[in-house]
Formats: sequence, structure tokens, C-alpha cells
Amino acid sequence: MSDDLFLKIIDREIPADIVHEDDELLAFRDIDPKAPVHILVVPKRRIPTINDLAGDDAGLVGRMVLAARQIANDEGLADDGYRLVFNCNDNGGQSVFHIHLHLLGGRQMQWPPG
Ligand code: DGP
Repeated sequence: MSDDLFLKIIDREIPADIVHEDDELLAFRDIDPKAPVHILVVPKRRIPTINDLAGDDAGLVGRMVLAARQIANDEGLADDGYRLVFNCNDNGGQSVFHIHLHLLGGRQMQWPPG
């Protein structure tokens, strides 16, 4: 069994509230939401951090953003706006080492982030 939490969700070993699935991506609601809508867009292939992306992962990352945009639209966030975030390593606040794009919306975001 993998120790990668998000692979366990992808493999349905751990339940999650899934909002989107396709051949290469899964999106599900964050267990500890930081906004009224907080969804994680995750590639099914494990890439630990943004530092580990290869040049030919550009298409994958683009499709993660496009999936997040579609989900934001489906969640009714498009007009008011939303935030997309990748955290990387300690200073970035990354806690799960399987890249994921946070989609946050439903409230006013602050800048700069804490
Ligand atoms: P990050 O800190 O950027 O690595 O974000 C990891 C996120 O993953 C964090 O917001 C909480 C979420 N998370 C952790 N464990 C679980 C889980 O078991 N299920 C779900 N749905 N989300 C989880």
C-alpha cells in the first residue's frame, strides 16, 4: 500500500468528496477547507512537488488549471473570482507531497497571504 495520501484517495482506499475525474486528474473537496469552496485538483501520476515537474509536464499543469477553471465555473465562482494556489515544500506550506492545485472561493481573499 502506498504512503501517498492522495494516491489512496485516487485508488479509493480513502473516501473523498470527488467533484471531477478524468484520465489523468482527480478533484475533490479539501478535508480542512480554508474557504466556502476549497477543492484540490490532483494528477493521478505522483509528482511530489512542483520542483519535480519536468518540461514535458507543461501540458499536465495546464490541464490542471483548465480543470480548476471549469470546476470554479461549475461551483458558481467565475464572476466573483477565486484563487488557485500551488504550495511547494516547507516555506510554501506544503503538507502532502503529491502536487495539487488548491481552488479557493466563496469569500474575499487577502493579499499578501499569511
Ligand atoms: P498542502 O498544505 O498545500 O500540502 O495541502 C494539502 C491539503 O490536503 C490540505 O489543505 C488538507 C488536505 N487534506 C489532507 N488530508 C486530506 C484527506 O484525507 N482528504 C482530503 N479531502 N483532503 C485532505
